[in-house]
Amino acid sequence: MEQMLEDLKRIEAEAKSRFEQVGKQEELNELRVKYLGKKGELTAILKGMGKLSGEDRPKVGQIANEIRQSLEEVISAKTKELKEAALKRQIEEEKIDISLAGTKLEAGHIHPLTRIIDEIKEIFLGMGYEIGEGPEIENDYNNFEGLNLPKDHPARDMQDSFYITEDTLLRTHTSPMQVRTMAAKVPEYPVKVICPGRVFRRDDDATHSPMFHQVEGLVIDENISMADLKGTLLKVMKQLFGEDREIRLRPSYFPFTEPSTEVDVSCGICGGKGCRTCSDTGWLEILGAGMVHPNVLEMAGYDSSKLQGFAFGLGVERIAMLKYGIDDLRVFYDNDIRFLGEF
Ligand code: FA5
Repeated sequence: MEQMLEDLKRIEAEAKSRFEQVGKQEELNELRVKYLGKKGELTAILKGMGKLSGEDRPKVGQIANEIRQSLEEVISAKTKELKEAALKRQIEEEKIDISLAGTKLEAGHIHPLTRIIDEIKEIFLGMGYEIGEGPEIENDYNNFEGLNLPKDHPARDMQDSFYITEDTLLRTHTSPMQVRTMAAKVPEYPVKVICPGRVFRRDDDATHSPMFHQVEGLVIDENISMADLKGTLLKVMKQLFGEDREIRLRPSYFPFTEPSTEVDVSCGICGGKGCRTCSDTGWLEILGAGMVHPNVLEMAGYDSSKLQGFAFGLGVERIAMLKYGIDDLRVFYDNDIRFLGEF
């Protein structure tokens, strides 16, 4: 028995000192198995207890249990210590140096054309207009026939189109929104709406793009005259380009308006005196407009003897070109960051 107690004390002392020196949790686990595991040294000694007398056995058993318990306590204290050290190390390693320069994220901004459309919307909202939207793929009726342009009408040639089927095409202007708006509202009035959107034509040069933007305007009410049209457009142009601007109405032709007019705005570069930008005229063409043709009102179901209307179609790219002094509209679609960054 003496020998056994001595062995136990020796194992206890050795195990404790090794447990305490350990630096990693895995090593501690291995040592635990070595001393306290099923095939461990403490267990090996206890297996020899059979040889002891009945009197000695419980004493040795009790001492062995105390040793096991005290070693377990050392292990759990050490485990706690290792965990804390590991956490401290991790915190040290993951520390962020907030004084370091970061990677700069370039914020984008709104495209100049979208900005013009937003400005136009704001101006008309301020005058009590609603804003409408419609499909870019249209049927022949909305794009042409409902606008007083029957199938064989020569004015269709002014808007060479992309057809999908014989009856379906990419809309060539936003004017089909007049037909759609009237169909949705009839017989109600007044109607006061603008409809911005993309349109498509077989055009392609410095001032004509195959895809461009228009803003359609439509007003229907009693006692509407050309004076209302002119007053509205003058107010809008002054807000868009500056209070010093004037507008000029020139006679024109659109099958869906009568009378029809082309609207020019005074050149901001020369102040109306004449320069290269305005081809020495002092004026720049900006939109088409007119009084809604009685046929168009009647086709939509409105009584043209009681109601009148005016309509207009602004070219958004044209406005952006004039406002920003750009002579080739293709730059709006090139996605060249050097150009877009200028705005
Ligand atoms: C029309 O599209 C008519 N729907 C406008 C209208 C509406 C008249 C309501 C009367 C009543 P026009 O084809 O002129 O008209 O086009 C209107 C504007 O769109 C032009 O003044 C021009 O600024 C712009 N535009 C026309 N074609 C192109 C193109 N290919 N690229 C860029 N802008 C264009």
